[in-house]
This record gives sequence, C-alpha cells and structure tokens, in this order.
Amino acid sequence: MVGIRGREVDRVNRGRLGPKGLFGWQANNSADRLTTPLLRRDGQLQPVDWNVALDAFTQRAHGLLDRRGPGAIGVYTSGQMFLEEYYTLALITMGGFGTNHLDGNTRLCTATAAQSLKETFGADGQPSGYADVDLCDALFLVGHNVAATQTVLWSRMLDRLEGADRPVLVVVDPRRTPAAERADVHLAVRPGTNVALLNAIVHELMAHGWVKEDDVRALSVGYDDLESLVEQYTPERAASICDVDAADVRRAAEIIGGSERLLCTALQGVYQSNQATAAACQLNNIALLRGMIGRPGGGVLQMNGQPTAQNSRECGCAGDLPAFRNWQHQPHVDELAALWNVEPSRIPHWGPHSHAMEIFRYAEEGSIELLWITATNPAVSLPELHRIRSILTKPDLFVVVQDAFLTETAALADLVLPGALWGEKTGTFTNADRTVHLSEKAVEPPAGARTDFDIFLDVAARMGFTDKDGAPLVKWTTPEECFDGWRDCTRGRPCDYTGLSYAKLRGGSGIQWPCNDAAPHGTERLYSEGRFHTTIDDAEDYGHDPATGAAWTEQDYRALGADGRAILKAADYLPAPEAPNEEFPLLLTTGRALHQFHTRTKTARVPQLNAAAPDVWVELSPIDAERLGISDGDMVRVESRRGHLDAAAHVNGTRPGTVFVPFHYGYWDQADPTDHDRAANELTMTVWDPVSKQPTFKSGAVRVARLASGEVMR
Ligand SMILES: Nc1nc2c(c(=O)[nH]1)N[C@H]1C(S)=C(S)[C@@H](COP(=O)(O)OP(=O)(O)OC[C@H]3O[C@@H](n4cnc5c(=O)[nH]c(N)nc54)[C@H](O)[C@@H]3O)O[C@H]1N2
Ligand SMILES: Nc1nc2c(c(=O)[nH]1)N[C@H]1C(S)=C(S)[C@@H](COP(=O)(O)OP(=O)(O)OC[C@H]3O[C@@H](n4cnc5c(=O)[nH]c(N)nc54)[C@H](O)[C@@H]3O)O[C@H]1N2
Ligand SMILES: [Mo]
Repeated sequence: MVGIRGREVDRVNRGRLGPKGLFGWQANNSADRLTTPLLRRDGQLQPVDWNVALDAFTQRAHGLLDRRGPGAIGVYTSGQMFLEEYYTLALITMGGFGTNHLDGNTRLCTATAAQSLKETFGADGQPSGYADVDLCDALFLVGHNVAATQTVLWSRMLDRLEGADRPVLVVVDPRRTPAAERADVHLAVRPGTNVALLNAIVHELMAHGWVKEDDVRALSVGYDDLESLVEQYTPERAASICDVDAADVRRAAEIIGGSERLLCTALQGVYQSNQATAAACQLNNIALLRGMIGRPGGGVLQMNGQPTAQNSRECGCAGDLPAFRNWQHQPHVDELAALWNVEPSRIPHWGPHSHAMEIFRYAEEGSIELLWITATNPAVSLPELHRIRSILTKPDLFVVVQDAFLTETAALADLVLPGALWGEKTGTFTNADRTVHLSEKAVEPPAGARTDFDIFLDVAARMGFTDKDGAPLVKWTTPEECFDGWRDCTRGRPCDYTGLSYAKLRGGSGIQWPCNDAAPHGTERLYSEGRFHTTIDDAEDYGHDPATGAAWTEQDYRALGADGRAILKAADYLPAPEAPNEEFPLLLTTGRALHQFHTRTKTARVPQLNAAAPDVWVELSPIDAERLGISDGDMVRVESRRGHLDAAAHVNGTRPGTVFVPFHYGYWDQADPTDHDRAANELTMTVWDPVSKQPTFKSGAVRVARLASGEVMR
C-alpha cells in the first residue's frame, strides 16, 4: 500500500479523510504482521503450518461437541470485519456448532444504540442520516466527542457551524471537548447522570407545550407514563443531580423545544455510562416528541463507533438472529431455518444469546472450554483486566485468536491464526446511517496470512458442517456469493439489501438500506410514513423494562399494543454503582483521543499517529490538581478498587471531581503479560447496563497521587 485518498462522489465522506484514515494504512505494511499460525506447545507459542493449526482447532471442537455439547464453545467477534465474514461466522456458529454463545465487541461499543432503536422503533436501524447534518437548525450532542472520534462527520458539522445559517449547538459532556467549546450551551454533567438531565429536558418540553402532543399520541404509545415519570424532574432537580446550572438546563430545553429541525446524537458518553439504554431511549423520545422522526434535518443519530459494528448487529453476531430476526418469534426462526436448510431446532433460540460479559463469565466458570476470538483485543478492551487475563490464561480453556498482530490477547492464546486486513480482501460494510459500501481487495495479504472469510470456510469444511440433507452448510465460496445469500436473508426485513449487488455498489458511492424494488436507490430516512417495526410479526425484540432490564414476552408486547406505533420508554434516575468516597474521591471516565484507535494495534505502528500521542495520560481539573499538588506533566498514579495505572497528568478542562483516562494504551511490551500498568481497564468495573448489557466503562471511583515531577520522569 502506498496511500489512501477519499472519493469526492461518496455521499458519506465526500472525499474527506481524518488523520487515521490518511495515515493508518501504514500498519498494514508493518514488518511485524503475523504470517504463520502459532500453537502453544510446552507453554510457548510456536510456528506451525495452517493444516496443523486448523486441525488442532477442529479436533478440540469436535471433542468438546461430543463430550460436552455446543454450550462448551464460545465465539467472541468484532465490529471490524466485513459483512460477508460475520454472516458466514453466524451461520457456522449457530447452524454448525449450534451454540448460543456468540457475541461481538459491539457489545462494548454500540449494543445500546441497537437496543434503544429496538426498544423505541421495534428494530435496529438509524432513523436519520448524515444528510440531516446539512439541514438541521439545532444540534444536540450527548456524550459524543465527535471532533476527536468522527473527524469527517465533524468536518460536516463545521461546514454548518462556520457557514451561513449556523445551527444552534447544545453539548452534554463532562469535559470541555472541541464541540463543547463551540456550543451555545455546554452542560458539563457529572458522569453517570444523563437520565436525570434528559428527563428534565422532556419535563420542560411538556411543561411549555413544545411537544406536538396530538401527533405524538397518534404515532406512539406510552405518552401518559412518560409524562408522569418526568413530572418531578424540574430543571432544579436535574441541576443538583448533574451538578450544572438550572438556567443552563432551561436554556438547552428552550433551544430543543424551539427548533424546527433538531438533530440529536449520542455515543459512548451515553452508551457506556450509567443507565445507558434508558438515556438513549429518552433521546429517541425527544426526537419523537418534537416530531422530528422522518423529517429532513431532524431526528436522532444513535451513532456507531467501529467501521462494521452495524454489520455485526445485522448478521447475527451481536445477540440477535440474522437480519434483525427475533428469537422469540417462531416464524422468524423458521424462515432462517428454511434459508439455511437446517431444522429450526438447530438454531439456538431457547433464550437470548449470551452477551460478551456472560461469555467471559462462562469461560471463567469452566462451562465454556473453547473460546474463538476474532478481530478484537479483549486483554486491553474489556473491563477489569486482571480478571480477563486470569480467564484467558486458564489451563483448561482453549483460546483461539485471529488477528493480524501478536496483540496482548494473542500473546495469551493457545492458537493464533494470522488474519488479512482490509485492503487485502473484498467485502461490504455498512455505517451508522445505513450506507452500504463495497471495499475491494487492493493488495495481497502478507504471505501466510489468510482472510477471516477463508478461515471460516476452512473451519466449516474441516468440522464437516452440513445442512439437513447432508450438503455443505456453507453454500458459498466467495464474498460475492455470500453477499447474494445475505440479500435473500434480508428479504422483507427492515435491513432489506435485495436491491443491492456488488455491481451496483461499484457505482461510486455507498447506498443506504433498505434498498429493494420499492426503493431501488436506497432510503434516506426511515419512518417518514409514521409506521414503525413494532408489530408482533415484525419486531426484532419485544423490549425490556427500561429500569430493571426485565425482558418482555410476546404476551407483554401484545398487551402494550404498539402495533406499528413507536414506543416511548423512560426510567427514573438511579445513581451509578460506585460513588466517590473519602478513600476514592474522584469519578473516573475513560474514552478516546484523536490520533489513536482503540488498543493501538494499528495506530501504534503508524509513525505520525504514534508520535502525536505516544503514551497514556490522565486529565484532571485545575481545582483537583491544585488540591493534590499536581502540576501539568507530573507523573501520577491513578488507583481504583481493582487496579492502578501510572500516567502523565494533563491539567485541563475536565469538570472538577472527574478524571479522564484514554483507554488506548495496553502493555508496554505486548508479549509480556506481567508488564501492565498503563491500561485504563486496569481500573474499570465489571458492571453493565441492565437492558443492553453494555459494560459501563465510564464509571468507577478512583484516587490520584503524585509520583514524581514530569522533569524527573523525562
Ligand atoms: N480517534 C479515535 N476515533 C474513534 C475511535 C478511537 O479509538 N479513536 N473509536 C471509534 C469507536 S469504536 C467508537 S465507539 C467511537 C466513540 O466515540 P465517542 O463516544 O465520541 O468517544 P469517547 O471518548 O468514548 O466518549 C465520548 C465522550 O463521552 C464523555 N462522557 C463520559 N461520561 C459521560 C457521561 O456520563 N455523560 C455524558 N453526556 N458524557 C460522558 C467523555 O468525556 C467523552 O468526551 O469513536 C470511534 N472513533
Ligand atoms: N475503558 C474503556 N474500554 C473500552 C472503551 C472505552 O471507551 N473505555 N471502548 C470500548 C469500545 S467502544 C470498543 S469498540 C472496544 C474496542 O476494543 P477492541 O476490539 O479490543 O480494540 P481494537 O484495538 O480495535 O482490536 C481489534 C483487533 O482486530 C484486529 N483486526 C483489525 N481488522 C481485522 C480483520 O479484518 N481481521 C482480523 N482477524 N483482525 C483484525 C486488530 O489488529 C486489533 O488487534 O473497546 C471497548 N473498551
Ligand atoms: Mo466502539
């Protein structure tokens, strides 16, 4: 590879790239790519050929299926492979192994986005699109540091913020992010209090008649319950819970209530924070109450993070059956069984599929004995890392890791399979606004590495997976054939791909699903006709109690009677699980920085990006820094009940009482698991949202102490 450029004709990026897009490709070329499988023998990972490697894997799997059954196998995948890879993996995991222990790292990422869309609209799928950024008159960003994490989208917002007819901007974030700096109202809430704030905003909308009540009542169910729930959330009450000014809450509500084209966005400051799904649903409610769903320039963007998080969700790798089918609805299971030509009983649907945190718990308890990890690095990205390390190194757990690099996780595995990266393989991916793109192979993978797609086909063949007539279970051999199979799978479902083909996707730009006979050029906005996916036969999920997470049955859903109308759901504010005290007086929050991506397996290998942010730091407010005798640049230790890390202090615009640590930095030496005192997840807690099951990475109490002056350390 020699460079990457954007395509001006593309509807999403219009030719623009961010720093990671411009420079990140260099990681593909790096000299330390994995090029041979590695098998642990006598305690050491040793190079073996592909035959030996895949035989070791499939013999182990066969043995477990015979001795223990499908429940002994767990699969933990990604938001970074291609659609065709997820669909194939879902097929072989459900239809082949027959296990329900299949989830993606999307559980850490966009499980709440998906869940809130299911709770409110009946199915996953973004109501609005990026074109609405061009048309809105107010932007409401909640827990979304878009300038650092979605630079191309931020450029599009800047076009508006710096242009004629500037939209009003309201930002909710405990930190003074670049968007917060430009905001008309910045609500620097105490982490974990989104629900209290959003409840107060809904309270204000209702109290001032800024709600299109008759329309909303016609379009949705749950209005009266919502009204009584928010009754006590005055701006003063929210202000005291969130530690902001009541006048600012009022000003924000006034902007939201007065806007004609209001676009709301949410990301990890909602999804990884306390009461994630309840807060995300309340944001959907605001869009509904203001009549914004389906309206150009209005609506809600429940944002995604990873490039193919949407596909992981669509294809059945993230807790649902493929193409947003509902495991509780037998006709959906039967449809899938017919497509795959397997008995319906083969497809796990006796309960919800296990979520990632459960899969690791089962591995810890020993009921899962083989864990197949593809394109994710849980030894850095899961909460409470000392626990994750102890699970991954359990002698009786066989860990298979499929990655391009010897990551912290791969270094602990029993079998490592070298994967090809994007640019080295062909496949499709779908972004947060439902735009499907084709990514063509440009170069060969390094000799010895194989695409995930090929590895999946090989595993399926070696396992001897067949359909109910004895023919091979997997009917395709190329990504394009798989895509055609996927199109059939989506027929009549919300994510209808039947109008798409590789040929059509070569037309220059991506295309938004649903794309079918009725909408051959794709669909810009969902629900413009006011019908939602909330009938018994259509719903992807029958929903949950937003406060407790108790799952609703088909009976409950019938009783709710949404039947094509949207569902207004909300919950009372509940304090986050770990409050600061004398011993641990500060609130921790974690997240991202502009120049690094996740666990840095790629960005650490890119000179420009690595140099821009080579090592971990901790952001402190000037007030806390002064009290602790810490100056900018000093080395400090951050400690929680679970672990510690050492980092340089950055004294900046974080709200007092809160510290922020970027979670990008794993071990100093990736191959040395004893060398770990700089990962944010040494500090975080094993807790998750009751509804979406997304881990609450933005939580926990810590203390900070000065270790040495920055001068000394340098
Ligand atoms: N440069 C870069 N870009 C990325 C990534 C990356 O690693 N690096 N990762 C990609 C992925 S997978 C994802 S998911 C996205 C994530 O993108 P973002 O969600 O924008 O990033 P985060 O830094 O995780 O969190 C966003 C903000 O939430 C705020 N926050 C923390 N707690 C709370 C709270 O209780 N309430 C509110 N309202 N805000 C809170 C934090 O201060 C932070 O500024 O980024 C994507 N883009
Ligand atoms: N404390 C804290 N923890 C967090 C978060 C946070 O904000 N705070 N954010 C969470 C979120 S939103 C996310 S998305 C996760 C991300 O967490 P991870 O998924 O663990 O992070 P990555 O570093 O992106 O790991 C992806 C791995 O896949 C490999 N890879 C990339 N492409 C391919 C491919 O095509 N095939 C194969 N086989 N391998 C490939 C890369 O080399 C890399 O090692 O972290 C979560 N953890
Ligand atoms: Mo993410």
